[in-house]
Amino acid sequence: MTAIPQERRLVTAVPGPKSQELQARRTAAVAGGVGSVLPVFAARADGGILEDVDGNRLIDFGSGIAVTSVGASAEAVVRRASAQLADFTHTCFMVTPYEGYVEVCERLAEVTPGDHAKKSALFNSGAEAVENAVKIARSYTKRQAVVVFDHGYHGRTNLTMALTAKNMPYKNGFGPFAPEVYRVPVAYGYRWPTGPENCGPEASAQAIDQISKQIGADNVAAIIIEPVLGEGGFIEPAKGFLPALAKFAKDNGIVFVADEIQSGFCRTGQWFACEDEGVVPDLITTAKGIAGGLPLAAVTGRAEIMDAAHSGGLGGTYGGNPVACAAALGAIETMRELDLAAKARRIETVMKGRLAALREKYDLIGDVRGRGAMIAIELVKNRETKEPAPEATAALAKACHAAGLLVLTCGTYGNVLRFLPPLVIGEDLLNEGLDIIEQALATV
Ligand code: PLZ
Repeated sequence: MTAIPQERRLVTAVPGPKSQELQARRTAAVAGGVGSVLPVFAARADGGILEDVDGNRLIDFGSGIAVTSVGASAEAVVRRASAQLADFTHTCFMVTPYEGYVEVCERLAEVTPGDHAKKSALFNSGAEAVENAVKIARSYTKRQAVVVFDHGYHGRTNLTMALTAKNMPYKNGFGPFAPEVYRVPVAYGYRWPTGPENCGPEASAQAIDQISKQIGADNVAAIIIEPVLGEGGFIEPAKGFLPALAKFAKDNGIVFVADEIQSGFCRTGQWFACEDEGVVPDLITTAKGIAGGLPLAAVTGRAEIMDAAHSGGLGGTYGGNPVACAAALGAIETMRELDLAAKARRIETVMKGRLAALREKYDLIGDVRGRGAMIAIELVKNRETKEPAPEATAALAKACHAAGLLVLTCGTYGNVLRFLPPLVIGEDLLNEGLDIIEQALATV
């Protein structure tokens, strides 16, 4: 049971006076390049509620960007991480190893797709996992080129900035970027010129043609794709696209990498989003939901590929920190015990039902999409031209925040309102959040 009452409560304006005071200190002390969606300072959080320093309780449709799927203070996570804290905080796995790291890798082998022999390596952040997937794929294939997709997001480090599609805010002024990165079209059904029904086959043909003709399949080490694109706008590649790319990779000795950092760990209603079309990636990158809020990331994949890098070639001081590993074991246990994949599917049913009805009512909503508890609406000024409506999207998010619902935006055009509730959210809170979205829509 969660200690925080699972009820929305507003006792001040949002942000309240204490948050405003802290925000003034923050502005003086914290670098301006680090932004915040909503300058409300957190006091505690669990289940579907985030409580701020003024005592307001917000409904959480963000999960700290798809991280706290099990809640922000899940019992098993707190228990296991606390016990580990008391035993030891760190030895460095590269100096003296510990069981928790091995156990997390064993769990990863169980829950990720495919029944081949698998191995994992652990890191601190999603970006670091993606970087290491590239290192591993390059060592294995002895090739250099990396293929990524329009609207893709993979992180903020130098290599992952190069892999990320969107300039503002991620890349602008931060170049030069890493070489040997090539971007090809993705199957964005809603915006595909000849319609969503043609999108899968046409987009995969285009992508494969570009890879073959512009890069040369024999030069490609890895194809990296998010099975549901996150920051780029919650784009589910049209059916057939992922299997076609995975097959092309297999036929050409290319390592197929699924970046499941946002979409993984039950978020889309299955352990991993690529399972939806039966795609078995060679490597899979995970982070976010894996450890209930502690920083942990992983690359998991075919043993022979994972073993390609020389001993000592992979690692990092904190990678697979014991406290983070203990938390991950608690998070994975919680996902299994509470069947959070089923919870995510239920969230999809509730959300999509209500959002589809809202789409009937408001022309502003061009598209309702996503899977599980990774759901979004794409907002447009005109349903025919599909001209993006970023201002209305920002206004809608702001109205939700003022009413005590934490929502996030995303999308290459800044016109997607995304919903990522903790998978443990109660259905009444879920519906109350949707009521707030409905009321906010009526005002913009
Ligand atoms: N790959 C698919 O979604 C992180 C980014 C938030 P890190 N997404 C949230 C922001 O604005 O920085 C992400 C992702 C996918 C990689 C990453 C990177 O993960 O843990 O943020 O490094």
